Amino acid sequence: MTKQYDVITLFPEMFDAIADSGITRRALDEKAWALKCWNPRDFTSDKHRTVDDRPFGGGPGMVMKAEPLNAAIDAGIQRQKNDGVDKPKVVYLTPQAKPITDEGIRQLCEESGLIFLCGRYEGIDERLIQSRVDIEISIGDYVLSGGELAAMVLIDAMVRLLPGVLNTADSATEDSFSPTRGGLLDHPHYTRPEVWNGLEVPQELMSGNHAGIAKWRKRVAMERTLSRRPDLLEAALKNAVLDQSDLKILSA
Ligand code: 9WO
Repeated sequence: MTKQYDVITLFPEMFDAIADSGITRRALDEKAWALKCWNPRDFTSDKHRTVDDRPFGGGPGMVMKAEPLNAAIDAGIQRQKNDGVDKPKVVYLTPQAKPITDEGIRQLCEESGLIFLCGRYEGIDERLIQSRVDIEISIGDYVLSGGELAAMVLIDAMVRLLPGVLNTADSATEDSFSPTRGGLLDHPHYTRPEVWNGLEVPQELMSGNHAGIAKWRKRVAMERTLSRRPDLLEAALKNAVLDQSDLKILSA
């Protein structure tokens, strides 16, 4: 059924990027998933709608206050309850977690509902994280200006895995060959015209010989994997995605 995603963010407009374009938009129209953003500013009660404050102990920058975030999370949980999700997990996007992999995306995808907590400034009051966050996730070892882009990366990666969102035949092939699942890097792609900028399409692809094309694609995928990600080629051998006879194609 429809996956329910709520996002706690000071910049809800950023999520138009996944709601209004591409595969994620189509999947939203088809009700594969639902999205609701909550702005912690709407859960303040002072005249200035304050969401941040100076850090105890001093130092530069600002820290997000716990209470507006707490109330916004409650609103998200209430909405999910109304839409049939009992206890959605709260996910905090932070560079201070172990970077997520394809396997982690697939696990996260099993949850019927999630609440993404996006921080800004220098971070969030630790007591809010301690009290309300179930899972901390990083998308890589670099610092962004906030958690929003990381939340969108996760949502995009999950939504394309939902049933009926991608062409199922394609995704099945990709699954066994995905570099993140012990497979190989993709082969290169070509389309018309046959000569562009003085560059020709490899003749093997123009032959119409399907077995020959498959063989060529496998060979160049292996060559690319060897030169760009030798670690993956080793994993592919270990996972029996490749065997010793495949390696002979490389030396030929
Ligand atoms: C800001 C900062 C400023 C000076 C010195 C250290 C600092 N650390 C941070 C910081 O980590 N800010 C974060 C901004 C607070 C939480 C939300 N932000 C965030 C999330 N940046 N990058 C991410 C993120 C999330 C998931 N995967 C990779 C990066």
